[in-house]
Parts: sequence; structure tokens; C-alpha cells
Amino acid sequence: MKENDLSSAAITDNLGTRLIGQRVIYHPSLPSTNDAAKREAQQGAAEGTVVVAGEQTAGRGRMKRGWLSPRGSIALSIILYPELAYLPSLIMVASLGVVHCLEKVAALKAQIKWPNDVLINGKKVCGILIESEVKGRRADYAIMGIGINVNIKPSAFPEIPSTATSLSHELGRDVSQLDIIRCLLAEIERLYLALPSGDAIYREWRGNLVTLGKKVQVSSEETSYEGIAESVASDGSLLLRQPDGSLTKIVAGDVTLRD
Ligand code: BT5
Repeated sequence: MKENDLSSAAITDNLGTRLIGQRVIYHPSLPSTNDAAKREAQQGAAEGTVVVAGEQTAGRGRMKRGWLSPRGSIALSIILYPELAYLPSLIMVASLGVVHCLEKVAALKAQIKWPNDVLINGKKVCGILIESEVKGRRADYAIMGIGINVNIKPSAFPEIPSTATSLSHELGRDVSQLDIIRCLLAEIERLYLALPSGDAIYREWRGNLVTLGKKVQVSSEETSYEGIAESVASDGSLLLRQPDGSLTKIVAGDVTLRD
């Protein structure tokens, strides 16, 4: 199926979920699905509402960076209203959902690079942006934004770094965006609804991290650290063993693998 065949009806048809994708809002082009989803959430959209775009003209990464998603890529955002305790797990749910679906739909083995990248053969194929607003004991809303390079040639876009890849580039053939989107909605629902039943998702996420045991440089907005990425805590933070033996807990940052 071609990208032109994407529509709300095609995505929701017999999807089999009970929360995520009960309503799908599809736009051929949007500035950013996260921004559109945020507006929907502020107007009281039901939990599990999904915004999908055929392309984004102002896609966003973390820390005011851009995310390029031309036609041929997937850009979607899921509206969730989780309890506060589950907010740090959303990045785990999203990245594991992507890893499972790339395996299921495209038979590609992907890995997770802390905190929010999905890689194939060491190159970034997917970026995740979770944005939330907190009021009281529940998140007022959380937007789970996922961008995947599907049928694009990364080298054709100067804005996409040479450290990126796409599914078609890895496989030498196109992959159905519709199949991946439908898989993601079902898989993310399964993982999200399983959060209250224990730490299995945290353990699986930890097991899929390419970062652990490696010598890394971590840069956050204020500072930069070097050391061995020893583990991750269940709140998603990275535990970095520094050369002086101390263990530093890092909540957010960019990781460069040194090995
Ligand atoms: C991310 O940020 O990786 C999060 C990207 C989230 C995108 C989704 S798409 C649906 C939803 N709506 C949005 O507006 N956003 C979300 P970060 O780790 O900060 O990485 C951003 C950096 O990745 C950029 O500075 C570029 O260097 C690089 N980049 C940009 N476009 C890329 C692409 N298509 N593939 C790989 N790398 C890219």
C-alpha cells in the first residue's frame, strides 16, 4: 500500500484495540502532529486519540531541534492521560513498540539508544518525543510523538544527518506505512495497558539498550559527562560510572557512543 492510501478509515479498520486508535485524525500535511495532538488534548479528546500526518512541515525534536518527516515517513502522536507514576515509562512503551513492530512488519532487528532513539545497524531510524503537562496527581495530558523513516532516502535530505537510516534503505524495498502504523497502535496499547502489572516493560527496555556497558559521552543542556553507561533506573534515568568511580544519575541528555 502506498502512502497516498493512508486514511483514518484504513488505519482504524478492524484494528482490534479498545483505547488507542478508537479515533484517528489523519492530515496529509501538518506542521507537527505533537502540536495538533496537544490542541486536541486541551479540548478534551478521548484517551488514545491519534493524530497522523502524511508529512510534517515543522516537525520537532527535543530541545527545540527539528525533525524532518517528508512524505514516505511516519509521523504520529498518541494522546494519553496516564497517572503520574507512569510518565517516565512512556518512552519505554514507545521505543519497545517501535522495536517490536519493525521486527514484526519488516523483519528488521532494531536497538534502542538511550534515551529516545531507535537504531538499525547503529543508525537512527526513529525519534520519539514525549511531551506532557502535569496537574495534580494525573498528567493533564501526555503526547507520545513517534517519527519513523520508512520509504525515504536519507541522503536526499541535507537536514537529515549521515547517522540516519530508513527502512527502505535497510531493506532495498518499500515497506507499508499503513501496516507499521496499525501494528504500532496495537502494540503500544498492549504495552501501555500492561504498565500497572509490574516492571516487565522496564526490564525489556533495559535489555534492548545498545548503550549499556559502553563508554559514552553524555551531554545535557548545561554540562557534559564521560564514563561507562552502567545501567538505567526504572524512572528511565541513566546511571553513568565516571572515571573517579562515582555513579551519576542523568535524567536527560544526548549520548555519543565512544567505543
Ligand atoms: C528526536 O529528537 O529524535 C524526536 C523526534 C520526534 C519526531 C516526532 S514525529 C511525530 C511527532 N511530531 C513532532 O513534531 N515530533 C514528533 P532529538 O533526539 O532531539 O533528535 C533531533 C535530531 O535528529 C535533529 O537535530 C537532527 O540532527 C536529527 N534528525 C532530524 N530529522 C531526522 C530524521 N528524519 N531521521 C534521523 N535523524 C533526524
